[in-house]
Amino acid sequence: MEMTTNKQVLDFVNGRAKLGKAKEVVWITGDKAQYDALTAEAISTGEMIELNQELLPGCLLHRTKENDVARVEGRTFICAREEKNAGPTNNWWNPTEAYAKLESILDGAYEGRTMYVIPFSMGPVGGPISKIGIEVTDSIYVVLNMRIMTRVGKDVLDVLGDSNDFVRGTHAKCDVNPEERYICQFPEDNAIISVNSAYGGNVLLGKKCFALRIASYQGKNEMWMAEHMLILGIERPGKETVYMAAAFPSACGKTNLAMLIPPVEFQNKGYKVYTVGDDIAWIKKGPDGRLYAINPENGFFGVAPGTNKKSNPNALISTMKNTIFTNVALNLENNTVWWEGLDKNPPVNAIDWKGNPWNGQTSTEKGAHPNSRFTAPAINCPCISKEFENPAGVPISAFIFGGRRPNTVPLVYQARSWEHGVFVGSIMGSETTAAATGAVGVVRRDPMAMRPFCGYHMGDYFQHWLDMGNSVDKDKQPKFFNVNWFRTDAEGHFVWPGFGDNMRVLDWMLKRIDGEVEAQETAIGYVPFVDDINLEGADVSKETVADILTIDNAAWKKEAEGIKEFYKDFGDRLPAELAKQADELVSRLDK
Ligand code: GTP
Ligand code: SPV
Ligand code: MN
Repeated sequence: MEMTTNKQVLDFVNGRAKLGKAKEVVWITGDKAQYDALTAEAISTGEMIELNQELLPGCLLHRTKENDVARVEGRTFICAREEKNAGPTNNWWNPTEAYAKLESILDGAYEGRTMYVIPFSMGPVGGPISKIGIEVTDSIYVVLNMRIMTRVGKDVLDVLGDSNDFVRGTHAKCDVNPEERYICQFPEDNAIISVNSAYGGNVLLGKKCFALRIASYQGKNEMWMAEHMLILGIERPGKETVYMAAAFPSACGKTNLAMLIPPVEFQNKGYKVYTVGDDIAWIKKGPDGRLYAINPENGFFGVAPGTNKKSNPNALISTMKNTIFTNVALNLENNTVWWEGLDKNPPVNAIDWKGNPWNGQTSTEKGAHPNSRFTAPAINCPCISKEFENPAGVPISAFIFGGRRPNTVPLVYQARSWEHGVFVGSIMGSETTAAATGAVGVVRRDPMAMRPFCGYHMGDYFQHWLDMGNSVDKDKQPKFFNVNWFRTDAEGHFVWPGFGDNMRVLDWMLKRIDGEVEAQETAIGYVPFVDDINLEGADVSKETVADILTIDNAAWKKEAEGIKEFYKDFGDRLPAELAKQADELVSRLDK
């Protein structure tokens, strides 16, 4: 049954059903009974495995194909009309050719299958920063995940009314053929087409495809920002809660920082961290002239491995009910799940992520894929912010950038200004992770953690950051910081304890925001005096921290060369301001 009279929606849906030759079209209403029936159907076909309903009520396990376990950057395209508008960091595909190829793949792709129509809202339904999408898909896995990750149902269509302002998302599993896998964004058409995958980031089209690739382009045109950022709030006695947004590349610690539990010394003083979002922020200037951020998502699509009672109890608790696990191990002893780093007691009698019998005590293979994930409702999170549903968002006091850098980049430093902050974000580098297919552990430039997600020319994106700064009065501009939790010693061990101890670094930022402490001015920016980092109760010495706060001039000179090399890719679309910032860095290093 159709749920709208919106002609544009109906044309899109009917067109897709016809092209795909769908056996049946089912509109997702948002009603629990419909989800329950779909869940039961997916369990009966084996697409989903029902887990122990006493220990993990409402939880399911899904395994994808071995060739379909992460985002595929090489097969992700920005189909802008002109190649030069996709820029040097994106794969470009001529939209005419892309549509022709994709339509040939979609032709009959739903034959004998049901096409589900998912109306969804990114952000609270009807909110001033929120946006609407319609995803059609032949996958129940997608429907069930979208229900957790976004706001789904008829009320979304009611808010849309007759408007054409919605993103058209088309997904078809086809035969999950990696050679014919395409994840295509058409920013000028508000359209996404994803074929031959059935994995998270490739198919939950509200997430990276819409909320970052399409939305970054919309934001550029409409003067707002879509960023790969967590949002957290820090509560302290006698002061207003301070909100910060942090961009780290995939699998570099956003979920963990967003759900941080402060060390007991801080807890005793009344510090508490609240999660607004763990992956994506939409940011717009508010009525008071400050920048406000919402989390457009409704759940967490988090990395499972490494999540445990100590590292991230809030994430672990979030996964204890109504959660979908993807590509983790199945513990046959009690029909629950297991992944590397959950505990030191892997199950003997288990099934690994590939679906093979697995003995965690003796096997040399991993039980869970390194990019295995949980899809958990945000409301499950014990530290979810009371502002999570606030459609107007939270005021941002600081932007934090960071990545995995075994050397060179200090534990933390502060940028001198908005312009310098944009420079600091633009030169971000990080070791690649299992979140995308390809080599792991190679340092690459990943500006603002947006390299795989910027829907247009990255030079223009830098300019947009500069423009956003100019649109805000100086005294209302957030401060910029850069962090690196991942410095290693000669044996390759992390030297900074990380996780909850990252509070110590956030605390320094609070003191800087409040103007309570001075800092050392260095060639790269302001670095803390080690005594201003509260190390009370920390399992790391002051000498070690002083060491990872030291700027290695020679290493930074090499870094500066790399930056200039990287900047060459942008040609005349590199903002002059950033070229100037790079020159100034070099001259400060030479002094
Ligand atoms: P995406 O969902 O891919 O965007 O990842 P994310 O940025 O949310 O990363 P997440 O918080 O899931 O962390 C990824 C990995 O980094 C996990 O294995 C964590 O255990 C590890 N990690 C997170 N924070 C820290 C930290 O402070 N120190 C160290 N050493 N590891 C960390
Ligand atoms: C990321 O890779 O940054 C993720 C997971 O958050 S995915 O949804 O697959 O993009
Ligand atoms: Mn992410």
